[in-house]
Amino acid sequence: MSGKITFTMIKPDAVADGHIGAILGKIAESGFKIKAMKLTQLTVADAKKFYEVHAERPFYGELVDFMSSGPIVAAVLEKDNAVENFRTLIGATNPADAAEGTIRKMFARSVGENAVHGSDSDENALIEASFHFSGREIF
Ligand code: FUP
Repeated sequence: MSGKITFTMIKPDAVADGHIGAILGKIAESGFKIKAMKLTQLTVADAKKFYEVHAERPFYGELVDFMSSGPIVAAVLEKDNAVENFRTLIGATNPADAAEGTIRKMFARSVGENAVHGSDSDENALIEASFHFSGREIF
């Protein structure tokens, strides 16, 4: 049985483009319950650590610069099979490949500035949630 928790960030492009409300609306309409949420900004060190798994990839430097470039919304979401259901809702990494009606298709600028993050496994969802929130901030 897959887990009930995933972690998301509304990324700096979507925050700057004024899409917080519309994205949270789609998340709520899709049946996710918000367990934790805040407007915050990653430091360069935070972004490096969060995306450590991509450290050897050619886009790592740009990714770190972009993710620390402005405010984000970080949130913990709950739904049955949360990781997979949320990745379906956000669509492919590259918005050009994302299905119609997905968050990335509707709101992302590009593959690098792709509006939202969604955890890729139950294990990473818990790691990412605790990267951003203490136990008393998750309801
Ligand atoms: P996803 O799980 O869909 O967020 O995608 P990945 O974990 O593969 O990538 C994480 C982030 O790296 C993406 F959200 C944006 C960035 N990225 C690029 O900038 N270029 C690429 O070719 C792939 C990913």
